[in-house]
Amino acid sequence: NAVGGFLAEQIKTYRALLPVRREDMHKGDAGRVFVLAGSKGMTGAAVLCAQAALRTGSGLVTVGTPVSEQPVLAVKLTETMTLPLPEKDGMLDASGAEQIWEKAKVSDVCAVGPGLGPAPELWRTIEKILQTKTPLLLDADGLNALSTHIDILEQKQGEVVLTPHPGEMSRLCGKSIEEIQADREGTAAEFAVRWGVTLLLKGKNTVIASPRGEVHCNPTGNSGMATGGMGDVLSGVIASLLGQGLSGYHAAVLGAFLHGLAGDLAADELGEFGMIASDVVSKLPFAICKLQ
Ligand code: NPW
Ligand code: AMP
Ligand code: MG
Repeated sequence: NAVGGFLAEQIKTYRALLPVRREDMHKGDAGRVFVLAGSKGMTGAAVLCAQAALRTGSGLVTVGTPVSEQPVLAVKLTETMTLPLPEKDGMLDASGAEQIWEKAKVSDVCAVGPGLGPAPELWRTIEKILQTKTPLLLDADGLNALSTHIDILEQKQGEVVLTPHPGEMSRLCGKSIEEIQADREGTAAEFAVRWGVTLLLKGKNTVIASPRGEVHCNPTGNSGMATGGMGDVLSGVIASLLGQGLSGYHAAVLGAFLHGLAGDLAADELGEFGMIASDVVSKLPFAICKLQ
């Protein structure tokens, strides 16, 4: 497994990417993360994303979520703050876009998508966030909303990181899942360069492509990670690193590595059948320790 000998060779590259924690830093220096996530029936995605961000070192995490789901998150998430937002049919309503924009402006990073569902006119909210300088990570339903209004990417003012699985990538670029899987690196790089974003294509050997066309293939992870919520954890890890000042590409490269390594540590202890996404969250601190 990846915790063994072959990692020793590569560990230096990833270690060099870890954010520096100054001795005299305070929580505001460790990154204010704003997560827009959750809907009726999918509060777990918001929980996993927020907890993963905290376990990766973020100083302050706030989850914006539909007002009726906010009490659920407040009970589940002790260290995280929650922001109740206008909703329609158990999902975010576009009337909250202004409030979200205000919060995005004073955050170090926004992560939009886990468990949001097909929220009406979500793309309008994403467009407003893109107009701020705050780095933006889009995953899951954030990506689905983007795929119907891809041109809004032209308005971006800050770093953008997209983290699709092959199904989401198919919606984004119009290729079939088979075509994407036949050329994962080429598909990711073509999209990243075309739109000036960091594109992380999930799956075994996750591919990360930078806006300049650099491509990296992640060595960690295992089949135990083929279970619900794993992607929501990855969003939280990468958002955390973005909020701690890493570039989009470095946040995605290091984030995928740590996420996969935490998955390998969980598999070592629990096996690939029984491990679940929250086990990977709880292994993140140990994965980071392996790099220090
Ligand atoms: P198939 O048909 O299974 O073979 P969707 P989702 C394909 C939230 N969650 N390689 C797949 O293929 C998420 O955050 C909430 C190839 C199918 O066509 C989202 O908001 C949880 N194909 C929402 O659920 C825990 C692949 O993509 C399509 C592939 C929907 O997200 C669970 C399915 O993708 C979940 O995270 C691969 N590696 N991976 C919670 N506890 O709250 C996927 N596909 O329709 O985007 O659905 O990924 O489940
Ligand atoms: P999602 O489909 O959004 O829940 O994301 C699943 C996460 O688990 C991604 O980070 C995948 O790369 C990872 N993952 C799923 N299956 C595997 C696998 N067989 N090997 C390595 N990583 C995997
Ligand atoms: Mg997902």
